[in-house]
Amino acid sequence: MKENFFQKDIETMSRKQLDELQLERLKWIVDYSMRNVPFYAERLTKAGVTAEKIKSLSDIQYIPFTTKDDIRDNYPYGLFGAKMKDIVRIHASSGTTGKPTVVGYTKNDINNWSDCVARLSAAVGVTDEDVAQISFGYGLFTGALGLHYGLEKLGCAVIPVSSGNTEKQAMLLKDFGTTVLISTPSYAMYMSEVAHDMGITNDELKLRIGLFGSEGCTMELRDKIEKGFGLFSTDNYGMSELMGPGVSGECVERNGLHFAEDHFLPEIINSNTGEKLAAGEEGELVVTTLTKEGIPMLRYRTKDITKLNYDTCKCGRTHCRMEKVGGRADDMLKIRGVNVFPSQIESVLAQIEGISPHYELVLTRKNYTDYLEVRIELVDTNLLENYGQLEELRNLAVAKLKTVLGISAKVTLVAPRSLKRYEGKARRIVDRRNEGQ
Ligand code: DLL
Repeated sequence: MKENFFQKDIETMSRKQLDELQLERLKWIVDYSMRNVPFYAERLTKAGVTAEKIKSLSDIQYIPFTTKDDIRDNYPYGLFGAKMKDIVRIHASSGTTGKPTVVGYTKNDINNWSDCVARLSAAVGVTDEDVAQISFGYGLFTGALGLHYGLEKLGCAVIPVSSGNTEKQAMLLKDFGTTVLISTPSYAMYMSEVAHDMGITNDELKLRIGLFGSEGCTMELRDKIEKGFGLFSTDNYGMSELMGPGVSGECVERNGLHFAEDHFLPEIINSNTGEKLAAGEEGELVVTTLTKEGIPMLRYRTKDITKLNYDTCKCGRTHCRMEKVGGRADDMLKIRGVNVFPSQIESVLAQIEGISPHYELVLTRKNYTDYLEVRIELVDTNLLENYGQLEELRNLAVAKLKTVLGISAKVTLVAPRSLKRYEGKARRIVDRRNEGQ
């Protein structure tokens, strides 16, 4: 059997070697960020941190946190550490307002990114003999191109089909002899149903591995997909601010996602107090990029809730494992693979005349696809009798939401004062996605 490693020497380094490497790189990134990003120079100087003062990994606690708002406030390129001449790629993901969070990559970053993705792919047994169908959306989203470069580096034949057009996806799975499917778990589930509806049987498919990520997946859904397609799948995690996919991924043991610890230094904190928690304790994941030049991230608050396990895994990898993401410390929703913040919706609605600030977001799931309905209260009851004007207003809201969120939402206009009012924190999200599936 072929060994499931892409960079075995790195993936199986002793803890001591890893700690030394991380310390050396932590000093480097602090120095690099200070020299190249005025935002960090100011923050670090204020906090009294310099690379020379970092003597051990625990000194990371003196570095201030970085947040999504910091990236947004420096939109679009303010946190870039490299000059545009050295940036070779730009990606973006949705932020908390209309403006996206923009990230840049140098050639070295793309190279490291591809290594990280190649590692998690090799860890589940993907080899250069495989045919990999990438069903993530190509574009500003990091998912498709991130997996694409990593799988190419591994030597796979990559099919860049992108997302959507599910019947065609199913046809290609069969006709092109796809062996590895790359998508969100929910899209994989939907694709398997469509394929079977088209009369395609698993015997006609060569699928053997699923690399799923970008959203959470319950064990039940994973079982269903695996049975539906007759494959073995792993979960991989990442985010555009840190790089994209490749930050961590499961091996065949599926007992936690191995962090690429030579490129990322993870910590867990108490989300409310910012206090650092011990290994094994659950809290918010905070990550420092150790090698990234395009946009270095010092103690980035991911808002994802998880815990870390430093025991060596049965697979031989020494890099720590994070538990599957258990939730969010903020109100971000992942809808059809896209990050959506209720505050984005709120700011869109605030710009439309005739609409009150009261709204409700209803999330449902049909055919393993997420649907968002935005229920909005009208200001004026008379409008309910004017069909033309009502439609105009509805279409305007639909178009504005599509522009800002990047996904389509159904808009329902409801009578003034008909939505529930709250005395405390408003509960505007009704998530019915896990009911009845
Ligand atoms: O979703 C990067 C990615 C693409 C990862 C493809 C894996 C595969 P963003 O669009 O910036 O990046 O969204 C990042 O998605 O903070 C998590 O909340 C969530 N997320 C990503 N992967 C997982 C996962 C990509 N495996 C945000 N399980 C993160 C649960 C995930 N949540």
